[in-house]
Amino acid sequence: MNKQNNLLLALALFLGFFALSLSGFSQTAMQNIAGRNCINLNGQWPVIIDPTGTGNWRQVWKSNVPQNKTQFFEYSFDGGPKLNVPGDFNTQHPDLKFMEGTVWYQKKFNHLANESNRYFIHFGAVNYTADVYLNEKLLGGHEGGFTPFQFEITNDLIEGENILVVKVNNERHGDGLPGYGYDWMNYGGIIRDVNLVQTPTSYIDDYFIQLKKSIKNEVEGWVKINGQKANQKVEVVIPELKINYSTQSNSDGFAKVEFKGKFDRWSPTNPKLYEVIVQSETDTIRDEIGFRNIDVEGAKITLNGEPIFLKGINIHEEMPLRAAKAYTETDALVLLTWAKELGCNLVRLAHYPHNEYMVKMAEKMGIMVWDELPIYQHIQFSTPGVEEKMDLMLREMIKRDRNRAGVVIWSLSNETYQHTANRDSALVRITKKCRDLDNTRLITHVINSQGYNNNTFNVWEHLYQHCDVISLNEYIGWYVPWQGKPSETKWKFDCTDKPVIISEFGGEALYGSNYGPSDEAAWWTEEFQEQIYIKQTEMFETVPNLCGLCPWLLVDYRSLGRMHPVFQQGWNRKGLLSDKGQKKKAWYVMKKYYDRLDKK
Ligand code: GCB
Repeated sequence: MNKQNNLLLALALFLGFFALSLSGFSQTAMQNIAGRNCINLNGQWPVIIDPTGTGNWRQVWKSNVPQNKTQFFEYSFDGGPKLNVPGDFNTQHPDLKFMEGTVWYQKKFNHLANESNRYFIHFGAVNYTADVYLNEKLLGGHEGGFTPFQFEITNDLIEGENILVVKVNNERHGDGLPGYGYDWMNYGGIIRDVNLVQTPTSYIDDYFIQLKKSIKNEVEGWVKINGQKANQKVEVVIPELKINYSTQSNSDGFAKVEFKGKFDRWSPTNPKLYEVIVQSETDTIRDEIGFRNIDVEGAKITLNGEPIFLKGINIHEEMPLRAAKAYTETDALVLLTWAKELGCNLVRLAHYPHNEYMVKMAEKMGIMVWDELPIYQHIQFSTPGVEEKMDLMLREMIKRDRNRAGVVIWSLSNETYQHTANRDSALVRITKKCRDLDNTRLITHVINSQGYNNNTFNVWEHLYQHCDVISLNEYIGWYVPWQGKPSETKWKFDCTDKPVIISEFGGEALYGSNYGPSDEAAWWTEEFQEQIYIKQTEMFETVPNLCGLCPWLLVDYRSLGRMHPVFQQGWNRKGLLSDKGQKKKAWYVMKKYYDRLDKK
């Protein structure tokens, strides 16, 4: 590139940034997209692969066509590759296999204007940043790879053909969530559904219809209307229970909801959902909602007032059989059927909010859900802007899932480092915000801080004073050597009055591996992993206030930092199932343990 081009590039980057700050950012997405009037925009979208970031400078969001015989443009969406939306881009084109950079997507759609409606473009998730253009105009940007967002486009749509262009970039950022280092595949792309949503001019944006904390027969919630007609009659109808509750929204569009009912409460053995209709004078939305109470009583977790042991499993959002990002209902069914077969009543959806199919399917199958934010390990809590991103992601996650009875735990971070500047204050603040947004579920942070001597493990964490549940990742027998007889392990928690969940433990094994001695970790044998599980199940008896377990994890998953050329080949092999779904020996140990708990 010559000097002039360099200057042009700098100018274009500056203008691009300036334009983004002028146009602003996305809105938190409206709740319950499946219940809306949508035109689904999924399908094959033409793309421009842009590893050098030149698309900004060439302004590829402009639909330029040569106007005379001497004019030309050095880009086009026509005649190039197409990618499936939704889907990760890395597994769809050989040039994108290890891509951490920019891909531009284009979608053309027709529109017939109807002035009595509003229109939104809604993305289930784009990993990691998205800049969205409609008809050459920048609508704004969104950061964060696992939560939904939307732009209102009512005034930007034109009659006839509209052209949407999305710049997707999955580079890692030091101040991102997650940051630079994480142990899973960084799948980029438009990874979840895209919809054009039509609403009335004043529409029901959000609602919270769940049981009041610890109360079995009382709903305490609200409905929020967005639009000029803020003040409206609002009704919540549950036909099966003959509930027809009526209230009025205020000048901010907010209506408090409080009513009683005889609810048949949701639980893993009774995953009961009711049809719920939320309606105002201008809008109606239907949902399927369950009602349950999840509480901590003493050092026990209770579901609908009864102590419950969380028989969990960790899952990443990946479909191993395709070695690609999971995003369909069928993917959810496959993963959750395995979890169910293992005997689980809980899935920890690690380490970021998974797609909505997963959450809804789990709820229908009677599996409780642990939702988690990607505040993972290396987070730069003191970098300006990071706390604001945490806050936005929290609101996006809760807004999407707050009516899912299946969701019982909000997990706000995983293994962040206690010495990081501003870490404690940032995590305490987000815990409070979470409780303000939703006090009906349990809140946790996952830690792995433990020292040991004399077969005694010490667990200290200032944060636990603010949480409902202590979640501990141990890995004794793999990263941490056994310190003595598992059944004689001792524990010292600096917080002794709360329920404890072992949120990760396990070790690696390559399915069928029999290259070397089974008592040496370095051979990745199934027997070595099996032994870890056998000893862990002996050790669990020693953990005070133990209320749940989540082995790491259901199935082998891709992680490029796992570099052993024979045993790993870019896969984390801690699955109880192989990447082909074959059961390893440790699967049977865990299954037997969960089956035994049922008989106790
Ligand atoms: C952990 C992390 C998890 C890793 C796992 C492992 O502690 O929370 O994300 O992937 O260890 O396999 O080492």
